[in-house]
Amino acid sequence: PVQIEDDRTGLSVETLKRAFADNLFYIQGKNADIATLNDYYMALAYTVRDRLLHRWLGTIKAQLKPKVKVVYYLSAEFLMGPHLGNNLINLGIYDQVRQAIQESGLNLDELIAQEEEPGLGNGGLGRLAACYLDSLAALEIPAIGYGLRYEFGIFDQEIRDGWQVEITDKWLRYGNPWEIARPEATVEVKLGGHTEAFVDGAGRYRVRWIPGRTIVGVPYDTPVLGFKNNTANTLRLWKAEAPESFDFQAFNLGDYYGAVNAKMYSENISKVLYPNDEPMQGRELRLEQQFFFVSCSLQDIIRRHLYVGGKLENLDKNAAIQLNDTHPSIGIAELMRLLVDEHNVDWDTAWQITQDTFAYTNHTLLPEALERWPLSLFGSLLPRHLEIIFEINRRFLQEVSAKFPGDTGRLARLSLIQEGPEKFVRMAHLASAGSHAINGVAALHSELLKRDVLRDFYELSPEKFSNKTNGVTPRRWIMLSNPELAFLISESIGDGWIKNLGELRELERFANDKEFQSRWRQIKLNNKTNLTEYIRKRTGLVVDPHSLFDIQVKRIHEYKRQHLNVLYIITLYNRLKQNPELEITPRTFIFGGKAAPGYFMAKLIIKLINSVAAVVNSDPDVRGRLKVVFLPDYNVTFGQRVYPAAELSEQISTAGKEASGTGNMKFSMNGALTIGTLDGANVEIREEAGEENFFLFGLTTEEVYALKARGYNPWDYYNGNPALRQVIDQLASGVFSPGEAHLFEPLVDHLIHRDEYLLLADYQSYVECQDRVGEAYRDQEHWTRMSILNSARMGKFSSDRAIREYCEDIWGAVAVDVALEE
Ligand code: 26W
Repeated sequence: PVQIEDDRTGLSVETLKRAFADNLFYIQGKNADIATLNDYYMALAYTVRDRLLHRWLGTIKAQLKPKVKVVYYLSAEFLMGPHLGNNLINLGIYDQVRQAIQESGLNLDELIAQEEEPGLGNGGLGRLAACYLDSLAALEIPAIGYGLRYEFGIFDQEIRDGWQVEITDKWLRYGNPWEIARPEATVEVKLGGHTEAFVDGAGRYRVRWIPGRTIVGVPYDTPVLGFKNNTANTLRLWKAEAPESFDFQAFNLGDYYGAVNAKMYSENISKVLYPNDEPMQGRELRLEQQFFFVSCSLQDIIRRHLYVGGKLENLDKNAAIQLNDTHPSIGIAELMRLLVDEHNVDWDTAWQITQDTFAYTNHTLLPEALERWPLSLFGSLLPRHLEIIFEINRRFLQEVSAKFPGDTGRLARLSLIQEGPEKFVRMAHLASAGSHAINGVAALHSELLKRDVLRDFYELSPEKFSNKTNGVTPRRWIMLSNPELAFLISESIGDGWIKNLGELRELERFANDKEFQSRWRQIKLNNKTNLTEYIRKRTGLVVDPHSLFDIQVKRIHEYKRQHLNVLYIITLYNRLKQNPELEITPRTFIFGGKAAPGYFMAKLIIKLINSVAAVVNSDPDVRGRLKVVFLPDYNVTFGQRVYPAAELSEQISTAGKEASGTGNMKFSMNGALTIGTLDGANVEIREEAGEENFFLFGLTTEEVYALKARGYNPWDYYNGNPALRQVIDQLASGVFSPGEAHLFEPLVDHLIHRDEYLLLADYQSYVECQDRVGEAYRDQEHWTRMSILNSARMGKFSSDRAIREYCEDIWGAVAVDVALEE
């Protein structure tokens, strides 16, 4: 019997083919004669989008109800990665679509590869936000992600002459089929100007803000699908535009160019993502970005709350607002302003609502990364918010005084304002005072927060603090990126692991199974071969897929110690040069990562990796045993290729510096073993995997503190270790920078004179550990067993587990059933 399906919703291969051709013709305006690969990608993207709209509208309807509690995840970054493949998986239509595309004479992988990823984040924090949105939808929790629709995301990285070159990321160039603009939901945001006091009709003292300018925020919505359920949550990103009133005519009669200028000036706010994480810079535009998206989002949240008939006093019953680090923490003051100034709520009630609604996640211990804004800058951009912060602070310090009478040191330490010749607003203090919950992102990190960075806040309100160890989504990071492994796992233990990653434990019983081991190894080899091909295409380098793939991919930072990895590479190289017959486990060292454009040392580390690679890769003496690759433009798309191909995961930060890490989890799930320090989530990865399946080295956090307190002198290590000294001397004398002997001097100087991140102190321990890795790899059966056990024990690191904890302990949010919209 012939079954007729709707072209917009039907899932049979025939219907999918017809819909695909239809979209190519009517949306892209092309036929097969002239269509480009991108046209085909777009046609497929629209075909998929059509099929998710019932869920999306159904979700909006189910969630916009009086008794529903919604999680609002405020984040300056969402590093979503490409949507197409992920949406196919979540819709459960991967196989049908693959066939339909094949029968259309095309290849699905090529179309998927055509998508330019939305790189609206720097690294860990932005990618975490994306994994959390995925899990919220998978768990059917009502949620909206709020952020900025940067016109230019994280820069594309090119390597020229070994140096990083930044290229503008024009990700919207060919259009974005996944977003829908909602201009009808535009909101206004005020900036600058001054405040005025007045007495209102009821005789109450009030303040009004007379802004210097206004900007409008236009929301662009992207659906975020749950895994094989009816939930499609929303990622709402704000684009800055000029308000109508700034336009020509009455307002600017005769000043056409002035008006256009004002328009361009307004649109600047959502123009570009700031590419530096960690060292905080007090740039006005950055504060404007933060306030802009936060104000838009809070107005949107209040509008939604009032729309369903909610009372403002009950905002916390319907809304849980999570601050992804301090970047959106101006929201504390903005919600106070909206409630007190615009909605006429009294201060005490407003403060109670604010505290009950907000929660704050800290993502870094590095003191230089903590956000603080000069009072002068802050006051000129947000005069009313500065007054509000002073008032919050006055009352807050009163409470502190009551609890710790006479403790003036404590008052100064806790104050939201840092005193001194230049005064600052401390955003972590604002976030902590204005939230009911504060969390770190791994067990160790949360402990260190309580002990150091937020110690006084902990002593004041210990009940606010908890740990929420990070997690990553197994949909993108196993199913989508490693389909062969996903297939093997499902074949062996069923497919329950996709929603309940703890079930991976059932793989333990296959750890000794020869047949299973050999399939496990074969899949790894296939993934390595794929990566080998990619490396050849991108860099021209030929690497051996049978060598040990030793990989470090992450932002380039001194604390992450990519250069410690390089010190070992040079050590190996020296051994091979001294003893050409030496048998070592052949290794391919692969690096990837971007450096902040203004971070000189990080850029020099990239140059170092490429310089060492140039020497090592062209030396016939080490051929077949040692290769070094720097793969340019590390991003989510590339991550999906790299994690499945890795055998050794480098997680070698100085203990106490990496808040959690999430790449460490992605590697581990995909069968890589970890060489790492006791830092961030490595501690918990090792706990889960078993110490016998983890290559541990280096000083502990306590030992790092103690050594620094004693007075650390890197010279002693340099002098006491001939192999290390040789490596350092080679770097200093230009062995790896022919013709530019002084190139690496800044690096070497820093290492021998200061070595803030203790590379020299950890060098010997790292070398010995790496040598053990090389030895262990020779016993492939044992290695495979470790690899299987390791993956089997990574269930804890699903973002589903993390989101469940947030829901239960912090948000009080529960699943809501969604019916498909007709
Ligand atoms: C103000 C400049 C700035 C910008 C971004 C400072 C700090 C950041 C982020 C907090 C940096 C970041 O991405 N941190 C990482 O967050 C991950 C998710 O929790 C953790 O896994 C990483 O350890 C942490 O470095």
